[in-house]
Amino acid sequence: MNPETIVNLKLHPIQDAGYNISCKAQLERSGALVMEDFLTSETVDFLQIEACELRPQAYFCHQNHNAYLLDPDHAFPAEHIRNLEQVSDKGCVPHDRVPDRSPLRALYKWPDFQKFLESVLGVTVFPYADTLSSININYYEQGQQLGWHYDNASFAVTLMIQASEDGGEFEYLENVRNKEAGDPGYPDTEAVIKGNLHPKTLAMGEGALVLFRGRNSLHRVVPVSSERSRILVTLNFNTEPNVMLSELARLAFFGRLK
Ligand SMILES: O=C(O)CCC(=O)C(=O)O
Ligand SMILES: [Fe+2]
Repeated sequence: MNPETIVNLKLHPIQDAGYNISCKAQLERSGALVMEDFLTSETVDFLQIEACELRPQAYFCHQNHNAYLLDPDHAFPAEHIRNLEQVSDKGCVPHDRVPDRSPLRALYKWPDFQKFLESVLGVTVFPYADTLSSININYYEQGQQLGWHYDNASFAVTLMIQASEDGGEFEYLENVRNKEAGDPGYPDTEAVIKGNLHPKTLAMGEGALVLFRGRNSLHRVVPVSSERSRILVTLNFNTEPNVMLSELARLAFFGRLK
């Protein structure tokens, strides 16, 4: 499939250096860049059907984790925000089950798309070296959610394929911690999670490409309350070649190693 028919290039001329500069500025300003209608409506229709066909192959996981995605620190009580358990449950179809002819694969490996990401993110991007991690189709069904957390990675690249009708919002607050400076931001992390500090909602419609810096931004996906599930694709890249996702993470998210 020709990648130039997958992306709405009139609206998002990603091959244009000037456009990339403005995207980079937006990402640097707010830690998030939402490119609405990045995918053409034909691509969205196709990917919704593809994702529904693949749904029986999804691996559903349920995890308790803290916001820091670290093992508990026993220097703090279990109810301390460092250790306080959050719940995540969703399904995932990993890379090896994405059909060869899928527009997701064509987009993922399109050199102009990778060049766009590199210029906006300011890093070189490489696919994962394992067979599961590069393209992931995530399903959040009724009652499912992603609990509050900070990402380990410095950036995330996602495509909204199907929005839920109720619930499923992406909530976030930027600069709550400063990992690089060694500041875990416990007071504000607690305030957001306990509802005393209001997060923002990042609106993303079907077909949107979202670039998000989640290392110091606390974020979550609110439980989906509609029958229509939220389907979101993560396009996962490394800043170094030949990196595999850890075995522990692969078992947790995909239920297998290869
Ligand atoms: O589903 C989303 O929109 C975000 C997912 C996310 O935060 C993550 O995978 O770390
Ligand atoms: Fe995240």
